[in-house]
Amino acid sequence: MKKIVIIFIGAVVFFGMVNSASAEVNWDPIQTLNIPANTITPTTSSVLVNGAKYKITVSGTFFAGDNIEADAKYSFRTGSSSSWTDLVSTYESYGETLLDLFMDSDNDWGGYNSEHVYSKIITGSGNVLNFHIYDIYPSNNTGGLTVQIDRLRREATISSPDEGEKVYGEITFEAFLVDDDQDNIQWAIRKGTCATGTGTVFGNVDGYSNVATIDTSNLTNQTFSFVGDMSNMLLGMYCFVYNPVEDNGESNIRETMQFELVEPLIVGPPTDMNQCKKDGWKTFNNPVFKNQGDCVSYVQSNKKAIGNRKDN
Ligand SMILES: [Ca+2]
Ligand SMILES: [Ca+2]
Ligand SMILES: [Ca+2]
Ligand SMILES: [Ca+2]
Repeated sequence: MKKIVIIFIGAVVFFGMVNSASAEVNWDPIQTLNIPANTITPTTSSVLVNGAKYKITVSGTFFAGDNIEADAKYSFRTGSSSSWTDLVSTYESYGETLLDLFMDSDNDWGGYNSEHVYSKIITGSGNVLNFHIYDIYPSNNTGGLTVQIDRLRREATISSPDEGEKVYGEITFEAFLVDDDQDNIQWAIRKGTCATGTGTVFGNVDGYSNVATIDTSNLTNQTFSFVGDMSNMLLGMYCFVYNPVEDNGESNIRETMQFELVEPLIVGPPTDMNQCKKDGWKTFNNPVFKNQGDCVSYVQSNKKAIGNRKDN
């Protein structure tokens, strides 16, 4: 019984790890720009790829003259301000855009952040971005803001089975793709190799047309799941190949995971009624029980049978 409980806890911990891995999104730094405050002439970024996801992060503060310190959207004027505000203190009539950082025509950086860091996620349109700090009188300004441009990293991960995992019976294959659009997935389970075009037992290539469950509703967590019954297949090493098809300009992703098909572990039969209790009946596969009572009566009738045996 103790052994069974330990295995169960281990499975729960592992499940939690898989969940957190699938939610992870990484970003690749593309460019850092310094936007000077003493001019409204725009600072131009490099071209953003059409359809790609970018994270724009702006940080820092600058000085705008007349005892005013400002970040991307909020300002504080020493002598008249009691807190950082969207309107500039004593310059309210110029509106909320005064001293704002503009990214093209966009100056929405959300609510005030005391660290003066603001970020937003945008989709590239094949054009540059133009940044400027708007002021009616920029020439007495000092300093500037820093704009960091990061691009979503396209990544794929196989989450099940694990590397070298020993499996039998119905096997669940799971993987996920982080991307900014939907890509077709080529996949295969192959006997003895991860190489292309040979040994395939399941998949949607090499003449196979098994249907996996693919959910692309969250582009940064596009999930793949396929359950394959390998009960009657040759034992040994297999490879799960998960191969999202690349769009123009994307670098190749092809994930592989080797696992081992083994004889099923035989658990049972129970020899004592206590082994059926506290969900113990669920752990047997030789034979399989419907419920605790089923398990108990199996033990009882088995004991009776042994008792009646003449050679006993
Ligand atoms: Ca100024
Ligand atoms: Ca403002
Ligand atoms: Ca893509
Ligand atoms: Ca690929």
